[in-house]
Amino acid sequence: MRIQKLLNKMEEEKLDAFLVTNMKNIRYLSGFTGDTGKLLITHNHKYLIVDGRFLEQAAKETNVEVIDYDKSFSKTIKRLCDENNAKKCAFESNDVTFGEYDALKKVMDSIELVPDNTTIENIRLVKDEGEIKLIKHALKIALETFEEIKTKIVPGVTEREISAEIEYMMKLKGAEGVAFETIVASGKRSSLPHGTATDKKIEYGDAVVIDMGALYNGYNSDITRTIFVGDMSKEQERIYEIVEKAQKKGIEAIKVGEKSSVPHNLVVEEFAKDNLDEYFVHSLGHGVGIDVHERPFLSPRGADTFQSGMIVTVEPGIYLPDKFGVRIEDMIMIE
Ligand SMILES: [Mn+2]
Repeated sequence: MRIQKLLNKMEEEKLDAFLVTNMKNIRYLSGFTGDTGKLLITHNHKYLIVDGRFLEQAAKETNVEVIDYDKSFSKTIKRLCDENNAKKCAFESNDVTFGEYDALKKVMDSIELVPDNTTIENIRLVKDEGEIKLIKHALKIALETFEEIKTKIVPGVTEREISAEIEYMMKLKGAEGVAFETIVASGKRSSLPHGTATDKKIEYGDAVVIDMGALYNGYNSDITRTIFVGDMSKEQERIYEIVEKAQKKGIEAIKVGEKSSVPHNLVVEEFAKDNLDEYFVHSLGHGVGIDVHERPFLSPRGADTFQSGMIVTVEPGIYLPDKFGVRIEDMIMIE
């Protein structure tokens, strides 16, 4: 099904072959979970080229023809292209090192190599039912973990202890790992949008920004909560309410057919009303799936159009240097 979508695009683009080297794209298209391999798609064959360590695993996990790399990926790719009379082959230039490209170019003498970093990514934009299920489960793990950890955020506990507990709890709940290094930023450190946990102790009056996500069967979740230890100051309360309101505006602006830059720009306008727009220093959100950060990007440069089946984050934040920061992030499915 996913490979069929790629084949349709290859037909349109007059491509004879597509060499997939990004391991996440290989997993997405073939189901192979190993860490080394190349997927070569032609109009009549689908090959997964692997070395001896992965021959058995590849055969078990995929429905494609498993090929031994025969001591050289590039020579094997060339041989298979020739067997399929492929003259024009797409490759993922963002994923290939200069050295790998050089080796490939040397053997692919008569074959045209076309850089392509959008075709598979375009297919990945809209999640299918199976993916939605996995992402929802990854989100459930993160949400449940937050509910448990929030009771443990008390004066005297360090940021690192909180992040360690979060990661342990997520694994106990079935996560294969974290989606990204857990952010626990407290007190003045909460104005650092990506303040990963340190040995700083939580103090009374601190704002604590927790940005966390679980990795579950290859799919990610990503949420942020800001909590306050003890009573909130007037300023903390005011900033929190402004961020919360901005998030609501941003979510409302997400509609099928709308450009992915629109919600970000609206949120900036919203913050500008309180002269706070200069303290919103990142983009409003991003797609989430096999990658924690993927298209569509909810940023001024976001050029995608929202479609049903996309899953994105909405995460406005205000960061007041040397004071505190607030971010609230939720995941939204577009229907
Ligand atoms: Mn995020």
